[in-house]
Amino acid sequence: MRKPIIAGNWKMFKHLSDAVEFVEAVKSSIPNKEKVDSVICAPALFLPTLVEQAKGSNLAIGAQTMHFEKEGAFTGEVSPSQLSDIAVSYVVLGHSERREYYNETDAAVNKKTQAAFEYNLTPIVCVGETLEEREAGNTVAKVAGQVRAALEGLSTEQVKQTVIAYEPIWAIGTGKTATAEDANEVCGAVRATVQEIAGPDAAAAIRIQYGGSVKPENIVELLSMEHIDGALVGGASLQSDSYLRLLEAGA
Ligand code: G2H
Repeated sequence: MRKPIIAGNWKMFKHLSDAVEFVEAVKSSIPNKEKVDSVICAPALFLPTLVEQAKGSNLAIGAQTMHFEKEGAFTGEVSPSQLSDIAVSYVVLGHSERREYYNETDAAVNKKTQAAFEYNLTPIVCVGETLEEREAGNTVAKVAGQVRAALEGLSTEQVKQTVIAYEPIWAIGTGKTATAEDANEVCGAVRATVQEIAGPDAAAAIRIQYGGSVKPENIVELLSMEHIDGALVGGASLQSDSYLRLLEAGA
């Protein structure tokens, strides 16, 4: 059985004081780690504070992006080594907003995924198709291609530990959710791709999240699907009560 993983992606929202207030409000109510992995991926600026604050609780803290190099002249960037040094445990890679606005390519996502493992971070690798690609019948080809590229060069053990987030771009922040059946079908295709790359054990172990307008009202149905092992949640993860309801659905 795969353990569900529910991750909030705060994107560029909140100020530090709001973030601290949020973690204070939720940290004693996070479900047991044995049942569900509960993560908040916060703006980089908040990470040291939130990691300290969440210590000893069941809440894990993640970053939303990083560079693939350990260090260097890359103004404005955060390195895997810097994240690891402050005990951040997850990192979102290749989010469609990063791919669209910051030219993050499949090759860069692959380098970042490899770097995540080098520095003890669990990568949450985002994949997903545009509305145009969906309407042209290219969803599975697009998503499978992104999965193959991201996982290239990883060991079977690393593939097993990777989290893939399937986020159809047309469902992000739009209020439109893929139906649970549609989402499950694509997540199933992701799992089949993993099987081709890394074999049946890796395919059985890898956790696949759905993301795109997930909220307390639709998460239960999504998580009931065979290939959906969790959710990557933007808007509905910003309020503490809504976030806790999402976690309860996973627990
Ligand atoms: C998709 C998701 C979080 P939202 O980007 O990664 O955001 O839940 O607001 O659609």
